[in-house]
Amino acid sequence: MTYPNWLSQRSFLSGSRMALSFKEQQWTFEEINEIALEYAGKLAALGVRQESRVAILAKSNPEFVFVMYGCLHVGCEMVMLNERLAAPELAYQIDDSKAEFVLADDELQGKVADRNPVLFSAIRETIPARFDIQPQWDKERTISIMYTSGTTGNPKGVRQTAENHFSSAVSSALNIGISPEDVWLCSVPLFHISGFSILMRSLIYGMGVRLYEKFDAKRSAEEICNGTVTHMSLVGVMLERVLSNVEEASMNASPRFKAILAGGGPIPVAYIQRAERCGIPVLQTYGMTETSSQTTTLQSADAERKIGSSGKPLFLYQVKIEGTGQPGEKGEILIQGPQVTPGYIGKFSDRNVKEDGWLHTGDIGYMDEEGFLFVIDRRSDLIVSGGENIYPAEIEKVLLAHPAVREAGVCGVTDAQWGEIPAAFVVLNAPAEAEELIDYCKDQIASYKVPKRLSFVEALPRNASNKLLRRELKQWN
Ligand code: S0N
Ligand code: AMP
Ligand code: MG
Ligand code: MG
Ligand code: MG
Repeated sequence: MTYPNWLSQRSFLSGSRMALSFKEQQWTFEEINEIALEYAGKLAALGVRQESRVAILAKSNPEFVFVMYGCLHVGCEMVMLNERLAAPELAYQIDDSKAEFVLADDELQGKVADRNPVLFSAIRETIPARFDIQPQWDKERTISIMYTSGTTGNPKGVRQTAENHFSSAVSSALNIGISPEDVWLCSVPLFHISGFSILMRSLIYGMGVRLYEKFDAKRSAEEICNGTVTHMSLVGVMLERVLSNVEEASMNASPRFKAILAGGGPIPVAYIQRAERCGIPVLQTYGMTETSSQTTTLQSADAERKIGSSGKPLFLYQVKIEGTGQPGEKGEILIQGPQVTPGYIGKFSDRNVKEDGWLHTGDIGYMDEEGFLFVIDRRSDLIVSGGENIYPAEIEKVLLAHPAVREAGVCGVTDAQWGEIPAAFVVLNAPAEAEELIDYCKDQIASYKVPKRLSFVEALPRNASNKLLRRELKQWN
């Protein structure tokens, strides 16, 4: 089964509609398709082919979109690199994915200097070569690959196919609704599915995207209140900052503004109540990289009645709780549907993602008697800080490699700003200062992963088989 080429089809169907706006500039679908074709030619001239896998490191600006849309036309697979990661973390993903090319924003080249990057400026200057435009896209085609942290500390590259993205966009529209004048404010990173899914919706609906390179709470609040945008995706910490700006200016959402889609982690109920007072509808959603964004979403109509819930599955999806399925009973959340990834790449490519046909999420939740999902906890020790996921093992591994460190244990602690932050407990075997260990971490892991607190202890809590008890560590904070 195939789809028509989304870029060509969109340009053909509604070429004059606004596709992308950034600062004072904007592009229609026809213009963006022409640019995408030009970029495809440039990439082809540089040797990128349909069979290639390319890793891309960039900030959320129009050039990143042009490069990605160029890749879509060429038909290659895109590995989306998180620009906040440190050089060794990026090297792992580039090596694990065996990416043939690393395309990098000039500003970020230092992070991948030893991986022979093709800089965006070099792409820009390349004279396009002829390439075969694909009128049809295979449903099974992998469009994007995003790395998601794993319990062992080794991130897993998740495949996201054309079918995953298409069913996600269509299911979202069946729930939220679409109209030709919609404009989705995108200030979540394009390398996360929270941001990339907005681009996919744009192509599939013919919807405009208002792009920000960096999240700006004040300007987001203005756009929501002026009605220059109709939708926005964000995580809890961003919602809080937007609301503070709306409240400070005693503004209200424009009647043209339709909804904030809030996810990536738990959204405090107090934020949803504050949003309500500002006239901003917030749709809480539960989704993940493995499901190409939303799986369940709470509709506006139920927001008050089911506050704290992540809603019901979108039309094409099914969700159940492992176990007896009694309302209120807690268990692991299992997911089924066309948005679920076919699997991982690299060292995890043998891992079966759908045991018995269901994706086992590692998240714990329950369903109420009406089938509304409440996500309450995680089976694993995942820490979600400002929408960025961190596994304790990633940090422990780095600390342990320091010569003065004998043992290290990391856990998440509640934080008013970020939701959760990582805290480290270290047993030393030689004298060292906390600051020295923190600096050591900074070179190797993204700054949001660097422990915000580090304490020295005599011993770590372990069970009889010497397994670290992270839940007990939490009590130490
Ligand atoms: C919250 C954000 C915007 C904060 O970034 P900000 O304010 O721009 O920070 P910087 O100026 O870059 O840095 C200042 C200092 O702050 C540290 N820092 C930055 N971010 C974090 C963080 N998350 N945690 C802790 N510290 C952080 C910097 O390190 C720096 O410190 P120093 O000075 O010491 O270096 C930013 O973090 C952000 O964009 N977060 C959101 C990321 C995101 O989108 N996550 C979602 C991932 N999950 C999914 O995509 C699946 C769910 C999903 O699809 C979805 C999610 C939300 C909404 C909709 C959907 C959907 O289903 O469609
Ligand atoms: P990621 O791996 O970055 O795609 O993040 C997905 C994870 O974020 C999920 O497995 C959950 O642990 C968490 N998450 C996403 N949405 C919610 C939500 N609405 N409530 C609680 N946790 C969430
Ligand atoms: Mg994950
Ligand atoms: Mg980020
Ligand atoms: Mg050591």
